[in-house]
Amino acid sequence: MQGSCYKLFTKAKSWNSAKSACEALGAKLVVLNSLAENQAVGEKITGGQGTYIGLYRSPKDKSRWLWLDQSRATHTHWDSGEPNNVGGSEDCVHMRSKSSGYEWNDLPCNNVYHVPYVCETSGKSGSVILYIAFVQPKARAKRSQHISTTYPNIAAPTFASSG
Ligand SMILES: [Ca+2]
Ligand SMILES: [Ca+2]
Repeated sequence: MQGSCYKLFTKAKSWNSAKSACEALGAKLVVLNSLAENQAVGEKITGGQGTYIGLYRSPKDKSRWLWLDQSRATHTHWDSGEPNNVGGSEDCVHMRSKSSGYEWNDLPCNNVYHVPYVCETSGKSGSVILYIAFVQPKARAKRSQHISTTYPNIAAPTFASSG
């Protein structure tokens, strides 16, 4: 998203813990304002387990979903059969991997899954700042690479990659 900064974290946490970890960095769990952003985050950041996203069930109206930046959920991208609210406790959301078309699934907020999460912050207006940490899943020693690039006047999300 224009003017946003993203970072991927791969430590296993609950959705609630991931939310807090992003907030501790002055960021939020990623808010997917458009399908273009959904696709870009999925393609360029998300690994095989998908990623937590900053969407949760409204405590006041269980049929509504809210983004962590208080914006309305104007589009949804649910996987088939989702949200199924198993056990009546699936109040938080994760994006599934490429094989599921980066579609969404509701899951419990407090359970710890091996799902990465992406934090997003707003950057300077008129620029896109990318800050992505890649962790090679098969490397014995965790190897991460940070990329920070500014692109002026780009409307759609753009990502740099180590390849
Ligand atoms: Ca966003
Ligand atoms: Ca579900």
